[in-house]
Amino acid sequence: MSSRIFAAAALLLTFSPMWAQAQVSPVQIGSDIPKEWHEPANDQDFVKREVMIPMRDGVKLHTVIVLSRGSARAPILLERTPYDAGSFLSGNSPRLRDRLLPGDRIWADNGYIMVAQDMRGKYGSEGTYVMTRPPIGPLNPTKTDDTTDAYDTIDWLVKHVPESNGRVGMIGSSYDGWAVVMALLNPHPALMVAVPESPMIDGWMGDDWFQHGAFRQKMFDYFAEQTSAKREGSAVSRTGRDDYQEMLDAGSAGAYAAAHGIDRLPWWQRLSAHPAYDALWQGQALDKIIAAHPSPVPTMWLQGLWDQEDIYGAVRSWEALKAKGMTANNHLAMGPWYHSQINGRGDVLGPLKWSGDTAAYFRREVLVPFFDTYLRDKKPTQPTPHVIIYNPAEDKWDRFADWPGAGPNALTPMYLRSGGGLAHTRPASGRESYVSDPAKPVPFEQLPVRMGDHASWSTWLVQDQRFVSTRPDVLSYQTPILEKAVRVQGAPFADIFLSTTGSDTDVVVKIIDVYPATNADAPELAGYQLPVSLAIFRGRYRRSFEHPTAIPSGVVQEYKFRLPTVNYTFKPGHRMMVQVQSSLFPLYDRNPQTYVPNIFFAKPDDYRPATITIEHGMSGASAVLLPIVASSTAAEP
Ligand code: PG9
Repeated sequence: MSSRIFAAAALLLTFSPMWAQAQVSPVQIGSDIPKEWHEPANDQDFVKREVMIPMRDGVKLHTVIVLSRGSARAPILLERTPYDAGSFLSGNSPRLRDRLLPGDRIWADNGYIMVAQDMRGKYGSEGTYVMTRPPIGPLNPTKTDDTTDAYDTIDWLVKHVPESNGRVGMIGSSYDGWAVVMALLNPHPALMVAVPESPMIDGWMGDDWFQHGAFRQKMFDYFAEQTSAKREGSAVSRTGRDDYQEMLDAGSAGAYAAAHGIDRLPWWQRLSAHPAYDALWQGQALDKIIAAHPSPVPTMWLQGLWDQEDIYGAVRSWEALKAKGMTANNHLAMGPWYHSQINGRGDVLGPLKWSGDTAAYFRREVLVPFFDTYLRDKKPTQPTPHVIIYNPAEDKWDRFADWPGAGPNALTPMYLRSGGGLAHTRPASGRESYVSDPAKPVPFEQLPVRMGDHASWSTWLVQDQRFVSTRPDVLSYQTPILEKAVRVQGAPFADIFLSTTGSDTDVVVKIIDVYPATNADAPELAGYQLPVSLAIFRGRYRRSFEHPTAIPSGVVQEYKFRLPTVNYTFKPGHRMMVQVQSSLFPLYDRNPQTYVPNIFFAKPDDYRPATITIEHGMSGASAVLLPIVASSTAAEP
């Protein structure tokens, strides 16, 4: 064959249509994706089941059940969440430990059946989503809530998970902690132990939405993420890189909400229509509700000492139950943690370094033994402490047979004195003034503020306060260098007497540990001003949280409010300090300082500078009231 003919034949073959080629059987034109396919799980050391559990009204909730292969008569650990039940497993390792978040591994190690469930209306679950759905009653006229959903879920689990021993414990942090408390309002008989971690208990008083009526603008991101979509929505968009400037430019919280479309979200509409502590908030205050229906389920109320989201509720619920005589099965645990840090690593908090991983220690030595006690009849080597609270200054856990809460220990006043002193003796006179200007509010953390940045958000409560202490609108009062340790155990109070030239004001009080000026081992802590306890209070609620009133201009008024719980030692060589200021922006919305019916919708003209005068003597002796004890009442471990 000539080379030309050969080339022509080759070309023909190359371009001949498929049908012209030798006997190829036709492709099946159907879906290449089978109805069901799973990689054979032969080498997987765990079993995962996804089920839809029917509730009493027919709505089905998406539930993920995970257990180690070969489990038998194992206890169930249930977490109900609005944040995607499937997400507690990640990656594609056939080893369960590798799939779990570090804080969850201990449950797998101890043979627990782990169950996570999407709440109604979120992620894989049917039904409608309502933000922290109120308990059935005046605020919820339906026949279901998260109490009934937990009940129905547990009922199903103990009947349909053959590897279980029929006993269930509930755990969860924050919103998931709220779900634990909801389950306790009418617990299923198989629910035998519960640990609400940093539970949202009262959103107006101090958890998540507000603190003493001052609104947390950080929550705008949350509203968008949580209520704009069934799955996670996006956070609010930012044009710049500084939330301080963006929120200042927007004006009121309501104006910011409108600018970002948040005003179209029903939850914001509901929240912003109820700025005061009215029936909407009172009807959801779980510390009061649980105290009215104490549960027999052994419960450990757990939270961080510097919990930037839910610092209010766990300790208040424990106290409310204690007041009802619930002591035997009612435990309180507070670690040196930011929000939910119990579930991660607990060896550092901002610049503070502990001698070990406090969270891992707690999970291993306290949490798992507590669950084992009730879910396995396994006696712990040490009885679960009634109260266990870290002393951050002494870098150790303290166990207490009891805890004073806000009493009955007498509180010791430390008076604010002219010239910046802080002392036990009541001054005879004195006052100091500063101008609080809503155009230049005091930042809650160093600029630029990025509230979406987890690292700075989770540690702002331990931030060195020197960044504001030289501002003219921040007053600082401090003791001389301490010669002896001062031990505080319980809940401090702020008791500030002040007048304003405006008709409304916010009061911010911080109790601070001032570190010695030099520190060879940790130079970053030399002179550090560590907030040990701080809170904001919206002045219009000084007489009643439910019925706000305008502040008479120029008239001294008392602002007395509780600060977050402490278990702390001010050491010799340190000083105690108190700072007073009128804003913590942009975390908290600005008080216009002119009384308006609803601060959410204050107009630009309402925002006016005001002169604030702190009284030290005759018309009121401003002080912090400290739960000082002569020596620690902690029992040795
Ligand atoms: N602190 C968050 C939250 C709880 C409840 C309601 C709204 C927000 C959380 O971490 O879940």
